[in-house]
Amino acid sequence: MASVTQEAKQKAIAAGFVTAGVSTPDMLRDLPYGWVGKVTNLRPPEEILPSVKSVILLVLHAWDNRAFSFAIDPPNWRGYGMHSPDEQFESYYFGSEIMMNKAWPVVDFLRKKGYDATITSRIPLKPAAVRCGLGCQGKNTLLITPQFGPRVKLISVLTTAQLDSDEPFKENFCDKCEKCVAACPTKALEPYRLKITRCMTYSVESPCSPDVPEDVRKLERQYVQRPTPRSYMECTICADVCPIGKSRKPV
Ligand code: B12
Repeated sequence: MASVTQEAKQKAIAAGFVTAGVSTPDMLRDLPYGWVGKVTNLRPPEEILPSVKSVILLVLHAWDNRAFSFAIDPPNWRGYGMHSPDEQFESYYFGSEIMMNKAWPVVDFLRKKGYDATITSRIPLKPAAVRCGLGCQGKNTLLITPQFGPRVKLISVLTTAQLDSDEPFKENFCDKCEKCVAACPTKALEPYRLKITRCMTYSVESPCSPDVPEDVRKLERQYVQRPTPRSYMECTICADVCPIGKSRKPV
């Protein structure tokens, strides 16, 4: 008979995720919680679901990386941080909307088994995914999976079910490669570190923020595609150039 862990993972795969891993709040104790610049405030799992016992990380292959990075901002968006309490807004991110929908069958399965479960993207998903054995963090700081490299999106399900944990990922795929560092037009990367205010994604999400250097604003206008006046494709250059998993087709 399949265990609850196996069944939860099967539900994730059936919903369209390419892989799933499990860890515990204890294993995630030393993650970088708190504010990431002015972008978002990442919380420990216990603050989101107080009696959480397991953290499930779900990986979606973004087979059209640009399209999965499609975003729509509301009218009058000033963009000083996605989750600032003083902002009245609704922003939509195509990749996140898809993942929210796909994660529901996993939540539904766990709730029907009598456990509490909730979807969240408010924990630090990249290092959590490493602890769940799903890949390593590369020089572009992104999660690099063995199958699809960094061309993946992440979301987590927290649950009160005691699931079987996976072993943390040990390998490092980057070695001497620095293609991502070299490819970034704004020089936002140094190996394993991002200068947030030089990232074109930060720039485009924060149109009125004074901390974005003028040269970055200019490059953002040049590089970021805008299908309509209020929508854009977030930059994916540092993921696109990564050789890991580049030739893999969708499963
Ligand atoms: C805030 C944020 C941003 C900010 C800041 C990015 C950043 N790197 O922090 C901005 C708006 C700039 C941004 C941009 C992008 N983002 Co973003 N972002 C997030 C968010 C909400 C939190 C990231 C975070 O934890 N930052 C905090 C910093 C401290 O963490 P860190 O990058 O892991 O830093 C560690 C490393 O630097 C490491 N380190 C430092 N020195 C060294 C040295 C060595 C040797 C080693 C090994 C490690 C190491 O230690 C640090 C602390 O652990 C996550 C979603 C989530 N809830 O996790 C998505 C997320 C990380 N973003 C994502 C994506 C795809 C992007 C973009 C490609 C844009 C896009 N098209 O969507 C760019 C990529 C920019 C980049 N190279 O990082 C995906 C990543 C998927 C993946 N494969 O990993 C996520 C997970 C969203 C999702 N739901 O899928 N993002």
